[in-house]
Amino acid sequence: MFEKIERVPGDAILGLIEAFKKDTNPQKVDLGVGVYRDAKGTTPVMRAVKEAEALLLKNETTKTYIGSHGAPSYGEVVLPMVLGEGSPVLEAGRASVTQSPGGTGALRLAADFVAHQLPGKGIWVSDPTWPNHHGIFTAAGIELHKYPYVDADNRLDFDGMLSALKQIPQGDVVVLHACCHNPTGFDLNQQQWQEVLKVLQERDLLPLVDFAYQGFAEGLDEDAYAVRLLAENLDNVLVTSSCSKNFGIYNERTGALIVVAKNNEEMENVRSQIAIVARENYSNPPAHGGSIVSEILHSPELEKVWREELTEMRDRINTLRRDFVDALKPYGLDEKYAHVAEQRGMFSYTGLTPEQVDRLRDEFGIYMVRSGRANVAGFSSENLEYIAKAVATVNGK
Ligand code: PLP
Ligand code: TYF
Repeated sequence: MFEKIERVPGDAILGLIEAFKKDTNPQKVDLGVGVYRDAKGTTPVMRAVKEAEALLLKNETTKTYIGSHGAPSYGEVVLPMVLGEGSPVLEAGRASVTQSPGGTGALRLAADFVAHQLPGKGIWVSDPTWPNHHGIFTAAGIELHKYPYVDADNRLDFDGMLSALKQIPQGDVVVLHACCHNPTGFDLNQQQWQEVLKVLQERDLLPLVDFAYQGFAEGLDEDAYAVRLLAENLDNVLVTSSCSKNFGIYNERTGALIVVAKNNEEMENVRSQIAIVARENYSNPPAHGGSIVSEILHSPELEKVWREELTEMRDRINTLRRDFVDALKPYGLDEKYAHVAEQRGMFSYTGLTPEQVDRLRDEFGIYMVRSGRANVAGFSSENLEYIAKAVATVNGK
């Protein structure tokens, strides 16, 4: 039966984890998979999460199903976190929230919803984007297209992006990274988002805003600028939110699909369809991660601790970006890599070529995605000089 089944390569990003483990170089550096690391290179459980889990363990009375939309106590804290406290969208009752297995699960819910309820609509992703976007939307049976995002000099190509958006057929879906663009780290500024909004309005496009890194660029509210702008000014918006990074609960699979509709009536109609999609995929989402988030955001003390920890992560990343550029100064490469300090989030499209990335791995034990994407959180005060020297070497310096 299975004789004809071919073996295919695994996920290139996740594959770096295995390759890194096998490397015996004592100075090896992991700049691969997008997981936050502290100064020691570890990804510890956040203190607020530990405390919330202790409370959950003590107080949990049942493990019964939580329903296709997930726990209401989770939804009621995620909505204001994403759309803003007192958001007019919430006041109007036109936002629906569905707990999902990670941001990935939310993307698949959105994809299946589009495929079933908006048949014939194409979906547009940035070039480049997170590779899983291609897989998820194609698996749902949606036709995938790309719009430009970076130019040949490895800078944000906003003009190219905007003119491509203006050509998209009316009613198609446009995937936008709210902040911390994966893989490039190039984000739009507020004025650019307003221009995108205008095009979405003019061409009646449906934005699907992927919001996987809220709190990792400038702050929880600052990073939500695009989501809130679009939600408050458009009739229809899809938002996929993830708590994997900002709560550090990667393996608990905690996210949400938020659907903004024209009014409460339409929202309830759409919501009923989302429940079907969730049921057909996995019935009910896993509960634990959502319970952690709910516990933290319902407790002013735990929320304060969590916000401080999140700020610490964000500040560390932004400091390391500047430190990296500084470390390249002695080699005369600080201008060439100045963009690394301007980018936001965990990732930097460094501009290193695949050949340079291979050399960094083979000669220095430094691992990153072949596209030249580095996880900046893998930098530390201990390894920055080593990395700078290696980058200078592959640049012929
Ligand atoms: N979207 C983007 C752009 C991501 O980088 C990630 C990260 O893994 C996700 C979505 C999904 O995150 P998760 O499913 O782990 O919550
Ligand atoms: O881009 C990253 O590194 C993260 C983590 O199949 C990730 O988004 C990578 C690949 C994958 C799932 C998660």
